[in-house]
Amino acid sequence: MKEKIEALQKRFEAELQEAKNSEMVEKLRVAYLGKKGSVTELLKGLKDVSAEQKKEMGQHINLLKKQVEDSIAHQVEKIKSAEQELLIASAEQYDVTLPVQEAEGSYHPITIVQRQLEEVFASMGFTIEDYREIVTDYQCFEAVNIPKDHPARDMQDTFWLDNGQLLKTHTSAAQNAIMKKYGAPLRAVFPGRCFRNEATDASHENTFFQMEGMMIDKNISISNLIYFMKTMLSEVFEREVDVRLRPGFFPFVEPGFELDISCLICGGEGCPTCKHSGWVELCPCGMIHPNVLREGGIDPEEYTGFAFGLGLTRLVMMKYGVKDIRDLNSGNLKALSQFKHE
Ligand code: FA5
Repeated sequence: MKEKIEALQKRFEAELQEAKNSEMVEKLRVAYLGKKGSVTELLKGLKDVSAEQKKEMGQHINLLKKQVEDSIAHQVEKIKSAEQELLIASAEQYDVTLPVQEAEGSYHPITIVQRQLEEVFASMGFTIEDYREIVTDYQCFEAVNIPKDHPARDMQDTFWLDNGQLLKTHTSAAQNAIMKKYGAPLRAVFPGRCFRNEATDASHENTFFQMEGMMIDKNISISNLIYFMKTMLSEVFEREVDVRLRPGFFPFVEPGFELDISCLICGGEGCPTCKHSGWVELCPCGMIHPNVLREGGIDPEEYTGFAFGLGLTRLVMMKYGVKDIRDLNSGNLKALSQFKHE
């Protein structure tokens, strides 16, 4: 049996040299390690070997199996990086030093409204922050008072990555980092793309934009929150819009509110966009929970603050009368190019 093992090893090494692409390596893997593969057959054959020889032969075969597995994994990596290099080498080359040509087209409506909001908030002393899209469990949940196994996690169907990180489900994931960066007092807005494993409909997308805002100082109260929300909406819509504030639960604010806007698609009559309620959930908000301030290194005995999580994509729908949220991610240039920067 020992000779058989050695012969198989030699044959494998020779065949591995010939396996120059991913399909050939996969065939080789199946031929040696698959259910009816040569190494598997050897292992099955152990039952016919004498009791004295069984242990030694078993060790030899397992060693061979490990070598075959490692060599195949190595070869797969080698082929992958060679394929990538080929792809890069064959990619179109751009001369980045060429002068800029007059661009055709227009900004995406979300970009237009985001910039408009940034201007409004900057004029009120807010800094504009950027934040990453892949975040840790701590940033997205724990730092904003949603511990592991807390039922509030179920409110946001999350895309988890294999490494335990996740695609940001809300812009609140940046709150902790921004508090740690600036301390108190602070005024900041941070727009960003969010991701949730949603069953999509006219007002729900799996990829959408929010704009978070925080204001922390001594003696900040709900009146400040309402003032900033009203100013923001009147600047964006340039007209009176009906809003309603109702209690809402979010673990990172206390008290918490839902700020809804009367649906501008149907004038409040009810339509698929507002799920026939006449109202669209636009901007949940509230007074920042003491635990969240503390976790961000800010003393809740000394400072208070408000936070809001504006549904930027929904705001764009309301502003421009877009009935179905999916149109905004469609990449349909005919639809999107109607929006011009005012
Ligand atoms: C949150 O995401 C909270 N982080 C907001 C917040 C921040 C509350 C700070 C208090 C203080 P919510 O899951 O409700 O809350 O989402 C906020 C807004 O984002 C919604 O009102 C809605 O306008 C928008 N939104 C949420 N999910 C989607 C979706 N799937 N598609 C489009 N817009 C969405």
